[in-house]
Amino acid sequence: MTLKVYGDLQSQPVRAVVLFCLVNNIRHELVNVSLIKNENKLPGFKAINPAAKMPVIDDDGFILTESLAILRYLAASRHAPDHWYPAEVKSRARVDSLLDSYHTNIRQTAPYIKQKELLPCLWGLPRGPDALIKFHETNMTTAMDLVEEYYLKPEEGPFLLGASQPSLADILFAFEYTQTQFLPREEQEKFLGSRSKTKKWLEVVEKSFAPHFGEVHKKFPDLIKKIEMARRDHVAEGA
Ligand SMILES: N[C@@H](CCC(=O)N[C@@H](CS)C(=O)NCC(=O)O)C(=O)O
Repeated sequence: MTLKVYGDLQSQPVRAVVLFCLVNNIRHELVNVSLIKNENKLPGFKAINPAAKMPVIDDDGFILTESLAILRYLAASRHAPDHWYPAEVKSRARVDSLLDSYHTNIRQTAPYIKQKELLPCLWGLPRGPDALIKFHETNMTTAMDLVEEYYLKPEEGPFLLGASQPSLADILFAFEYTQTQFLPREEQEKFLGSRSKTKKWLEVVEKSFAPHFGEVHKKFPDLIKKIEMARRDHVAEGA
């Protein structure tokens, strides 16, 4: 049976799982579960993940939740090339160290973008309170500084931790950065303009995974247009 991936390409970890399948020629079917329509909260989806979070996979009846577990499982079960999740103990531990930090580190950039842009401009919900947005902005800055200053070592190699080829962490981390496209241009520049190693790494990641990188971001142009229109309307209303 074809592997089923349940989720919405608007979600960073869903994009990571789908990209991994595309790049590694893993036959799969994306079963769309709309985030904006709250389809993840419906009983059908909660039957496969009571936590109502995506992605979820169904591999011939084997249901698995949590993006990191899914990626590790796919890398092992599909015998993906070693660089994704190296067998050598210390190399694997280094990748694990990045993966384990994902949720408390770079994934913490998501709430800033969600509270400030996605809620009011895409979901039609109130913008988060200023103090909360400020708190998330600090977390986002700290996480991005860590990547720029410690995780990227271009003198050793173009991928995270100076690797010559990408690991699972490169996909997961990079897709948190692509969310910055939902911010106003000047803010995108603020977060990425001064982080030259990060900018270069993102270019390498995008090029390495072409054309699949574009494919998993195919919803972006429409979403960005919607957000920009809503932003203009909010400014006009406030004027
Ligand atoms: N720890 C989970 C987190 C997944 C997650 O946060 N997914 C978001 C989309 S990016 C989601 O399903 N949100 C739905 C909700 O919170 O209602 C993983 O890594 O798979």
